[in-house]
Amino acid sequence: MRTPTWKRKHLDTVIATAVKLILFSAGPVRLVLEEDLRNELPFIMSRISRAPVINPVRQLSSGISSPETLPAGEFERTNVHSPEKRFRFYYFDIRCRGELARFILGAAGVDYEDIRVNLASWPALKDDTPFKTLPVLDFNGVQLGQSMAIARYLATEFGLRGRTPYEQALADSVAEAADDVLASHLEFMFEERSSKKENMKRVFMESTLPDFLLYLDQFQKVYSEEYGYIVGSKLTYADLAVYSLLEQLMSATIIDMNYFSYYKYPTELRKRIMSNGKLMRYINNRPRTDF
Ligand SMILES: N[C@@H](CCC(=O)N[C@@H](CS)C(=O)NCC(=O)O)C(=O)O
Repeated sequence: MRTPTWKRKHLDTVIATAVKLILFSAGPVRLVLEEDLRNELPFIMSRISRAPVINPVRQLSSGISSPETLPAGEFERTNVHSPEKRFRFYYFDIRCRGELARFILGAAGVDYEDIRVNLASWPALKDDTPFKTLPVLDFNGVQLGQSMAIARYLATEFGLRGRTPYEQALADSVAEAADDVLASHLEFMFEERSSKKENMKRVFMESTLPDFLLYLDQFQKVYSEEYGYIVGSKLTYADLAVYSLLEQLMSATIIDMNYFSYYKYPTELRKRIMSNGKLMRYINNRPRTDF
């Protein structure tokens, strides 16, 4: 059977690129890739220009709270790191997958709009979001979806990502692990079948959570023992991911304050957070939510 023309063309391109990569692997590999990218650019740009944009008129007309409707003094306009960027953060009026980004913006003292979307207005907004889910970060009209991508971007932008590529990778690993634990928690929290829910909760309490915290204690001993953070000598978004998780577990009465004392790192982390003025300003003034 003959290979269709489009497949042959595709194969030719792949082979040609592989040959170029081998020939130039000692040096100008980047140039080769850039040249290929340049050829692709008009196509990529045409796709991007067709990407959905949240309609700003709809933002304020469909029941989404504007910053003006939040209590006064909620987001004090101090320490604007990127005056050229206007951040709008869209999530539901809960903590769950949105609180990490709010923590990062709070700890950085950034001026932003904390837009809390009503469940009633969500269906009208859903199709305009990048992945049809929240959270979404909008800056200067560019929209970014996926909570962990948003967290990493903001952490990089505001110096909470770690100092070296290795520190950053370590911080990423902890933040992703905290997100996995959060996902397990949300899974059983929203499970409706009671026997399944009980079983999931038991696994979570007996292994998922203690295993994670024990591992973090060992991790911290290696990477930040003398400083009380998870990696390096200063706060990273990984610390915020862990604290946001523990806080949500406390609100859901899965753990209480005593639980902290079983583990060294969470105890130290709590002290660090309590002494972080900017973050505490956000925590003390944010809208009260059950989870
Ligand atoms: N992997 C995504 C998951 C996003 C997600 O599932 N978001 C939920 C809220 S936590 C959502 O938008 N649910 C509404 C819907 O799917 O219509 C992330 O981390 O951002």
